[in-house]
Amino acid sequence: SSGDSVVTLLDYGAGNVRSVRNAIRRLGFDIKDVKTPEDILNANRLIFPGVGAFGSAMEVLNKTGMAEALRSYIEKDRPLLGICLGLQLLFESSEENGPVKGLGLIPGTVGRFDSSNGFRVPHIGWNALQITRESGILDDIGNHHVYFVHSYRALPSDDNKEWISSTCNYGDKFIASISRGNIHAVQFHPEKSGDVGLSILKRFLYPKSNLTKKPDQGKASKLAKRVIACLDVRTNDKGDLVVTKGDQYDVREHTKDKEVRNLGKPVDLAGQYYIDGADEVSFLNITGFRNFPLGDLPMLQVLRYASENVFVPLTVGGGIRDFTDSNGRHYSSLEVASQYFRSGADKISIGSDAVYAAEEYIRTGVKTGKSSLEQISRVYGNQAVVVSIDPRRIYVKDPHDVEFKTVRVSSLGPNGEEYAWYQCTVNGGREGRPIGAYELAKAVEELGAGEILLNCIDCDGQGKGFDIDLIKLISDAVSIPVIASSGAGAAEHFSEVFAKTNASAALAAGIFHRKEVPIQLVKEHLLKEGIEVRI
Ligand code: 1PR
Repeated sequence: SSGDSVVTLLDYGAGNVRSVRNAIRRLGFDIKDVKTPEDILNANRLIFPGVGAFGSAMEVLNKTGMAEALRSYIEKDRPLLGICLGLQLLFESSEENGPVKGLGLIPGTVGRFDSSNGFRVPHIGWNALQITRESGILDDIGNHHVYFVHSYRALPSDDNKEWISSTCNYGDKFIASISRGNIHAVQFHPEKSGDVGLSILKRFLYPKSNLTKKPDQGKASKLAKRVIACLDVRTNDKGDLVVTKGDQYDVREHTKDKEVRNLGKPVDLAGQYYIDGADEVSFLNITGFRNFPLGDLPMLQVLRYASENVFVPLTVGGGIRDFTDSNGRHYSSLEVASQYFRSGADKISIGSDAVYAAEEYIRTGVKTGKSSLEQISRVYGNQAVVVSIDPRRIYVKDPHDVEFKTVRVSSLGPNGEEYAWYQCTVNGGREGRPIGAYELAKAVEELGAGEILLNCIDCDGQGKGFDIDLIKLISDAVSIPVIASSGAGAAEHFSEVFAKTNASAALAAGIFHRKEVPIQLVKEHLLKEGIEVRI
């Protein structure tokens, strides 16, 4: 019957579940949205992707009568798949803005990861599972990592052990999935876990195809280092949206016409990098500082199309700030970010506006809560907010010459200088600001950034390797993940940055666009060097 190909989706409107929808459709199912508690009770299969904060989710579920319906659906052992917060809500309570009471079906309290033992919080990235019990849905996991992004987790105990089907290690050993009868929930994101994630969803959607295959315990053992493909996007002089790539941020050809370099179409390239094994794809709308993104609909369109085919996390940056258009209509940065999220972004990345926010915070010592960074992080969680830093190296003879944190450089400056500081810039590197990358990184961490994308103008497009001095400085200064960027020219540059710094991920653009070094080769090289990656 037609009911067999319909899945009911509980989306209470707190965030982006577009990728869950795309994944369900990709697997051949239609979606029926829950509008009333009865829709839950009548579902054949229910997917419950929790988004937002625990407290506000419970408030909505209680107020609408959905909480009651969910409890009774679960007590009847009807097929359920909870995702992320959709797992946490099944527990008794959470410490997130709390304690707050949950649905109370599984014994235990959801608490925050402890970052004091050197583990960066949020837990972002591809991690391995320890399968503790057969669940059906995880049978294809084998050697693979799955994608997590969260700051809170539930811990195994004697009281909840009969629910647990896998755990994951990240400082603590926490619950990665639960299964009992037809009730399943996963802390990770199957819709963002590439092919292996799609196969988990498929096993939930087509339980009859569970030709029981014993889940083999894989070699994957911990959080993998990520390899990210980055697409700098802008309109060229003909008005087409193209992927471009600069040398030290200059994206124009060195010809008479000085055209914007065109390396391909954004949606096509993103789809290709997904197939090639990129762990994440980032889009940077590099003229967003001057062209307002909500006026720049093609970028939203790019995200919509890309998210139909790319089942790993997507980040988008460029132009996230308050804006008043020529008709006097005011747009808040939060509206811009919301549009990006709704169009398929998992994370947004803020450049220039984060520099201004950090400068003000350092000057006044006051968190106003009004900056784009603070507002977006409060509404969508800090795991959804990346700050992109565009620093330029400034050599100095003596560290006392500047008020900013300096490093002792590994190769001397043009006049024999032994030190350098890294000056932050805005507007695509066009304007230097009176703040260093170190000071900025620490300030934005306090203001709510969940991750740092660390570029370097000097190294961009040069293919001579990442700026190890800079990346070491920043990745040791903060406890959020740092993405190393700018300068990759060979697979060896990736192993170097992971061996010498505490970067969590490395990003490249030019070598992937020009097909000089395939992503798969980078991964194989890292594996050979003993660095854990997702294969
Ligand atoms: O300031 O919030 O509107 O954000 C603008 C965003 O656009 C920032 O994230 C900024 O880094 C980016 N951006 C602005 N201008 C440029 C430019 O190139 N002219 N691109 C630009 C940044 C750096 C990386 C690049 C790496 C790796 N490009 O994105 O991909 O350097 O390149 P490589 O592997 O080829 O060396 P806002």
